[in-house]
Amino acid sequence: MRKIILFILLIFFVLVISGCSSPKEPETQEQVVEPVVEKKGDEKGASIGGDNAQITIKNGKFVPAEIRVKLGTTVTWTNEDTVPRWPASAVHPSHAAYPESGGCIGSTFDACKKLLLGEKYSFIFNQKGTWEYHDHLAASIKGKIIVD
Ligand SMILES: [Cu+2]
Repeated sequence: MRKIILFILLIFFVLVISGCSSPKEPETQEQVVEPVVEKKGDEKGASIGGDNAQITIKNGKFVPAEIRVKLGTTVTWTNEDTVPRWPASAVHPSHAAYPESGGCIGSTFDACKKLLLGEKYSFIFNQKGTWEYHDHLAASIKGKIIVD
């Protein structure tokens, strides 16, 4: 009788121990999912939503040449031309149309340097309005940012 009780206790402990030491599922790490900002615009100057907008400079043009963005949007220009480009606020050569003083010539909206092939310049638009700009190195190349 005592052996049976010991046997039952032994089985009980074996079950308890095996239950405690059973391999656990590896904890899955929380995945951080970056919010995807959808762009609702196209290259014809339609409204672009979100906090970022991209403009490429290629074949001597700003593409798109005109965009509409929300206040506070960061606009980034990328030079895809082999010649240097220099986005800056109208009006050449004062660059003072954008109403924030500072920068290197007449306003803060100024790359203040030549962008070589592949280089980028970003600017946050914190003023509502229609802001024309140009390539300071070839002032006939123009674009427009409309900030609502
Ligand atoms: Cu200029």
